[in-house]
Amino acid sequence: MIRPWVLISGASSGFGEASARLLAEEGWNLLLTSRRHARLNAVAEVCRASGAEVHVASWDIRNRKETQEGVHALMTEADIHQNRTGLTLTALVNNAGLAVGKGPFDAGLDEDWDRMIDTNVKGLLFLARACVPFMTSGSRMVNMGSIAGKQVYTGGNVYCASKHAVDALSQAMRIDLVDRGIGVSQICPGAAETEFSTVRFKGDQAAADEVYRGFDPLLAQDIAEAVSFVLSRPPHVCINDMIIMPAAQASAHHLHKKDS
Ligand code: NDP
Ligand code: 8X3
Repeated sequence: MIRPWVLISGASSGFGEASARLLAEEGWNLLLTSRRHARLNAVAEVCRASGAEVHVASWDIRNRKETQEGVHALMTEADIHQNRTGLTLTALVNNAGLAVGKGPFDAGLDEDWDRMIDTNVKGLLFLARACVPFMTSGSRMVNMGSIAGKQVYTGGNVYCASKHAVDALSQAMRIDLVDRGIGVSQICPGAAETEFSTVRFKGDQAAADEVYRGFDPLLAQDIAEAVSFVLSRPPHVCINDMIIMPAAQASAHHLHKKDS
């Protein structure tokens, strides 16, 4: 069996790591990226144990040039290893992203705004544009959106805006790529316990833990299974959009906690 190739961003933790592990088990070869190289290597080792060929490269997706060069380097490395040229990228999981801070917009910090917009919007665009030349009819792109891209909640202002942009870009990319036969899907999770809140609260683990107290949040594996489902549809089917919530979360505003 010829294993198809998927490139996953944000593969060093959370949804990206879980997707890498699951797709490796399901027969994919992997190109993995994020900034933390040691973490990527550890994920790659686990995936290789499932029989996948895996290449890793670390860069910051906020950097346009590094993203362009990083994708080329990964594709070239995979080509060389397979002793051929013109390898097709069957899928891109455009997942890397983050929230930084939570509070009123007029108390927001420039640096936090830049990090969210540059990573979640421009980084996602840079990576998609760099990958499309390696994709062909039948390839699929999965953008990681959020319930924050469908609804706005207290203190979420700029993060919500960045994920609303992912929602809009996913629709726009689908239109731009439809005549090339490349499908574009968006997955929009609600509250999921990953490193997301630790990053959002800048290492304040007590604040991060509080987010998930009193209910069962989504797990990274839940989203990996959604990624796998989207990527395993038959060629005539494209899942455009998927909203996945914890059973205890009815909307961005309604979370049923056991002690509340
Ligand atoms: P994690 O913090 O566990 O993972 C985020 C990943 O993104 C890490 O691998 C991180 O790698 C990578 N990343 C962040 N910034 C950059 C950057 N500048 N360049 C390259 N890689 C970067 O969180 P999740 O797995 O939860 O988040 C994954 C995606 O899911 C994000 O887009 C997030 O917005 C979204 N999401 C999360 C939800 C949640 O509740 N957890 C719900 C809805 C959506 P490294 O630090 O090594 O660079
Ligand atoms: C992450 C989920 O609800 O914290 O996108 O915005 S939420």
